[in-house]
Amino acid sequence: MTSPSGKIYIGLGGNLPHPHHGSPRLTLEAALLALGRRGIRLVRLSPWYRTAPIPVSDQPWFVNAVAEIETELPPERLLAELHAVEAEFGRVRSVPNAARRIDLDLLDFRGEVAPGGPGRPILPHPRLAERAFVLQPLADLAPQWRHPVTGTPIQALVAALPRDQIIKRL
Ligand code: PH2
Ligand code: MG
Ligand code: MG
Repeated sequence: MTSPSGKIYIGLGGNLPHPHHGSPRLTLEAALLALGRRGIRLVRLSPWYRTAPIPVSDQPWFVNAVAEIETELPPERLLAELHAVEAEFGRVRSVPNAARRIDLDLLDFRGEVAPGGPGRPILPHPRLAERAFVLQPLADLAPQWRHPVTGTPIQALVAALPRDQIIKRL
């Protein structure tokens, strides 16, 4: 099913400073500029949030936001560009959910639904509906958004979140 909006949303996150760019927010702002240099244009950006790590841990809190972007690239090429920018910013992949300088996740590509595979994103992002640090900024940006698979309105997904996920507007 293709959503009526046909828009592309990515999630931005990080909880370690970058030695050159500075705080996670400054690092993610620099990453948006780096995406622009690769022809991936920022359309709109949600407010920034400070968010407690999920799963709960003693890692530093994250900074998260959601961006609407535009590109002519198909999803697998866009995913490769997101990974290239993560690498450019020195993202080190160790264990799942490790602290990181930068995480760029493809959340929704024009409402497409895809199973994923080598080099191909799962669409929409499989953990999107469980995460306040994604749903709240997406709701700020796109209050009419519906989950591409279930059709559930974003407000209902936000309302169904467990209460223990702490997020605060920056
Ligand atoms: N990203 C994760 C795992 N946990 N927690 C918060 N608060 N923010 C994130 O961006 C985040 C997370 C995996 O990508
Ligand atoms: Mg992520
Ligand atoms: Mg990721």
